This record gives sequence, C-alpha cells and structure tokens, in this order.
Amino acid sequence: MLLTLAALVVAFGPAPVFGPPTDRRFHLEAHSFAYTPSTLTVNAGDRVTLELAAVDYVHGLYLDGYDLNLTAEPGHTERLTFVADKPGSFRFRCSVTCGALHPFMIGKLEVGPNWLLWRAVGLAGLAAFAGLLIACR
Ligand SMILES: [Cu+2]
Repeated sequence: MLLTLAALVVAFGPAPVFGPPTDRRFHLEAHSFAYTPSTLTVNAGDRVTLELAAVDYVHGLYLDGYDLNLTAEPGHTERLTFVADKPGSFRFRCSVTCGALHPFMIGKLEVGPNWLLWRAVGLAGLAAFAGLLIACR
C-alpha cells in the first residue's frame, strides 16, 4: 500500500521549481560544420537570447519544437529572443546549405530538468525495492 502511494507521488507529483525565470544569453559561433557551444541548457520559463555569428560562410539556425530560424552572414551577428516555455530536449540545425557536411551541423537546447527521466528512475527504484520485498517473503 505504501509502495503504491510512493509510486503515485513519483509518477504524478508536482515537479519542484528552481527559482524564478531569468534572462539567458548565448553567443554561438557557427562554422563549417558545427556550433560552438553546441549544447545550451536553460530552465523552463527563461527568456533566452541567441546570438548567431557566422565565422566562415552563411549559416543558419533552426530550432525544432519552437519553430524559430536565424540566418547570419559571415562577420555578422544575428539575434533572436524567445521564452523557453516548452520543457524538453530540442535539436537545432543549420538552415542554410553550407557544404558537404551541412546535414550534420546540429546542436541541442535542453529546457529544464528532464523530469520524465527522473520519474522513470524513481519508479524503477521503487519497482526494484518491491521486488526485493516480495523475494524476501
Ligand atoms: Cu549548413
């Protein structure tokens, strides 16, 4: 009974909130065929500004899930600000055909902690504990 209650809390309980949303700014350098940095981490609700600077050729940045696009000419920086209101992991990719390895020019935006993963880990731990209890009877 207690294990069932714990499993329900882990699966459906409210996720903790870590502080108020803040302004986050990232300067990304786009060069053939990568972004530096390639992984961005923010909390859900943060106001995010992306600055895209193309180093060698024209490059773009299309953010999956948010449907946002930026294009930067070499030597110029383009900016985009949005609120990261969708938690999860989102790919961004170059939106301008820039060369042979263009399809592999990708990066990742992580919004908020991955509560789905932590809930799954919690449930797996409870299942293992329940299995031990049953085995010891
Ligand atoms: Cu490209």
